Amino acid sequence: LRYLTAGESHGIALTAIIEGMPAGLDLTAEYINTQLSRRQQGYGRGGRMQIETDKVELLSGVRGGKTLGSPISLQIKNRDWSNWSAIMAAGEADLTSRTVVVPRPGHGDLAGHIKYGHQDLRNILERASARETAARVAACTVGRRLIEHYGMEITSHVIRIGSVEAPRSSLENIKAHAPQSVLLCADADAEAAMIKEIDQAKENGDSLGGVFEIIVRHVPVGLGSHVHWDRKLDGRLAGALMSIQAIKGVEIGLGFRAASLPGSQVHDEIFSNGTGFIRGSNNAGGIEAGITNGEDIVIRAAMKPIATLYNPLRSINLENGQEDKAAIERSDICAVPAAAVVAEAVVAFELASAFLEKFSGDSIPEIDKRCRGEI
Ligand code: EPS
Repeated sequence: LRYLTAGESHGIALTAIIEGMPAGLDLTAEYINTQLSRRQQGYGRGGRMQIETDKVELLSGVRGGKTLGSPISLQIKNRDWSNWSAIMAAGEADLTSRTVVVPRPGHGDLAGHIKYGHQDLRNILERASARETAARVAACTVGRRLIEHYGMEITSHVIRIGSVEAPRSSLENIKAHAPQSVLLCADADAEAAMIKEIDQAKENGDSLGGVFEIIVRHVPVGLGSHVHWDRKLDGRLAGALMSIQAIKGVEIGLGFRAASLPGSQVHDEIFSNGTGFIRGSNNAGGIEAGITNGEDIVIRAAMKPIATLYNPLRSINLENGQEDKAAIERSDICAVPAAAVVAEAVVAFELASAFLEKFSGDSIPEIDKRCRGEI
């Protein structure tokens, strides 16, 4: 199972192609649109989200609400294109308006300039932009459909924005409260403090990052493998999460805290309940040796503050080599809840991929039989 996305932030559309989905899976544009809409939410978002109402068009691979087994292609039109068509045209284009020549520290601007030789940094930022995550959510939600079909359930919540940390919470509480929160945070007091901090950052022309957590329930035992580095599920999930714009850290289960505790306080003891094994704790976050062990998968990711600052940092103007203030592109103050939705999607896609490796088949009925042990 694999996917590619294409599209510039202010281009005509974002597109994606997904290869390897079995035939016979129920899939509708509405199902994908629900996730696209969740990605657009969050307190602290910028003006772009007021322009867009992201909707997917399924261009191939789905007929009558079911996948065909052929490549699934899809697109999301950029409504903002109407404001950018002259500048972003594939043919004759206005290449002198809206140029960007002072790289923003933390964005891809300078590294992209050096690597690709573009003098107008727009040629880098258009693709580096987190706008791409709309296509990623659409593509990966196809994988989510598969894992949900096989009973897995994926949830996320925000546990930190800037200096504000939410208290630990049960999954029941997270499921009951996080979806209603503008910051995807299960704790109302923490949410209020986070909103205050975002307001303060906005006033200061600053930006904020944070931490979110993904929890996957009802995961079958045996996804991933210990036998090769690139089959270890924890490595694959971490790679998928680190590939999301602005993600700088990933931890599974106890994560970094495990490094400071003795083994007796880290490893999850094994008990028998008569019919199978149960664990006394889930510090491993559901994965041991790169293999799912049947416990909930628990992963956290850290997002750095967005690189565009309305009160910009110092940089160098590429046109004259002089010190200058970094460019200001319209941006978000904080997009941690949106990143959590993107993260749910990419985690779901990796799980779908690992699921199909274990219970392979060309169609859902064939995979169903394999899951029941009939073939
Ligand atoms: C985003 C779209 C972008 C940004 C943001 C996320 O649109 P625009 O550049 O037109 O405002 O708002 O991307 C970034 C913060 C970034 O640094 O790239 C989106 O669709 O999520």
